[in-house]
Amino acid sequence: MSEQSRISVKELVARRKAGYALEAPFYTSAEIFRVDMDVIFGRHWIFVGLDPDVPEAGDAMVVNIGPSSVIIVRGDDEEVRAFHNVCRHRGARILPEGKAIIGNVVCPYHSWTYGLEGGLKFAEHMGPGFDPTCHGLKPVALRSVSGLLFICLSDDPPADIDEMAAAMAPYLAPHDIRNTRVAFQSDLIEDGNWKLTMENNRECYHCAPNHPELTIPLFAYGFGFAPDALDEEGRREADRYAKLMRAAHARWEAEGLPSREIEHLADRATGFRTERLPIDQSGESQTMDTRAACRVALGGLTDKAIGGLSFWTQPNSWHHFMGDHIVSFSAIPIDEGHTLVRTKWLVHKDAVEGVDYDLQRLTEVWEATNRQDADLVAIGQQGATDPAYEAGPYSPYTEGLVEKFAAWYIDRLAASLP
Ligand code: 3BY
Ligand code: FES
Ligand code: FE
Repeated sequence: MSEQSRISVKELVARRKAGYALEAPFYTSAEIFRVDMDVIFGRHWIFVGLDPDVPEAGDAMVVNIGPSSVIIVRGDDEEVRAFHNVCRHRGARILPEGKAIIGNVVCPYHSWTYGLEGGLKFAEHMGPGFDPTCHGLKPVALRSVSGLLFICLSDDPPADIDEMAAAMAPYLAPHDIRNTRVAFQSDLIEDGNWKLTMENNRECYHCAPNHPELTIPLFAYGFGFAPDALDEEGRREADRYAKLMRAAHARWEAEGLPSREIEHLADRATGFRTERLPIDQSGESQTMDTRAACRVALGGLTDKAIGGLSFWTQPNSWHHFMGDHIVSFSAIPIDEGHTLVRTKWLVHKDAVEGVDYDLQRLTEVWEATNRQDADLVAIGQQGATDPAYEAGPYSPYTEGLVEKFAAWYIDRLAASLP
């Protein structure tokens, strides 16, 4: 047994060194994974999908989070609700993972039948003393943040989602998520702990050497740079970017597109950050030629060159909202060494594939980038499992948001562990 596996989770949390990667057990231990599922994924707001995943009454989507399975369904009253996917008879899992169109929620075991609002409508053989009103599906807290769906498995969800929803509403409104459609979804299983997936997402230090496709639309300086590494030309470029950024923010804000950074990644339970970042060249979209991939603009936007509004949430999502499409990512832990990265590309609901957009052109930058990131997460996990692993320092210039993720995570554990 290694020294570290004898140290308690509480001790590991207490001795975490700020500015450094986490110690190995945070990435490799099955015990810490169970703590993560309980404290982080069991008691915080988890991003699970978007309003257009369930566009019509009767559209359902099942998302599994560790041992929990959740049904997200739109009722006949157009409200989206979430329920535990556990039958109130003998507890069978009712619906399989993925999407379905349903009239009722029917358990395959003994056909107990629930309405889309969760009430038990039908159960045979239960006798005169049985009260169906006490046997509805158990609700799960669900919040739509301008069309982004978050659930919380706890009975006491963090109240500060209200602040995130209020702050994000003017940023997200121009992209009119309700009137978009999921054009494509990819599910990629990364061979790494979910925190390596998130840490990797929170920096672009690795972008230049690893993401040739992404670095076409993305400005390297948008995600931070090391001033001490810049030669004269680099300084000129950084300067040009800073000016361009100021001018772009001023122009977009004048057009009614809030763009300035809001950053609450580490100072609250429902941590988040947003900022609208310029895109290089034509300034339009995260595509190989930086031009819009879809001819139908979102939300009736008339300016095509509005860059990308980035939105990051703790613990498990990141998104880019452009004028022509949206890319939305969630990370769902599978076990201590595996994580599902689910990516959705959304276009205007009236856009027609092959006419208004080409699916290959829409998805190629992030499909390639996701594969590259999966390889990086896998080598991160291999390193964390090696007995020689020692937590190394984050860059103060380009890994500041990785530190905010790690600090948030450690704070949340510290606040919840007895
Ligand atoms: O998508 C993101 O938000 C992060 C930051 C830059 C690269 N990356 C995967
Ligand atoms: Fe669902 Fe029996 S377990 S109907
Ligand atoms: Fe990456």
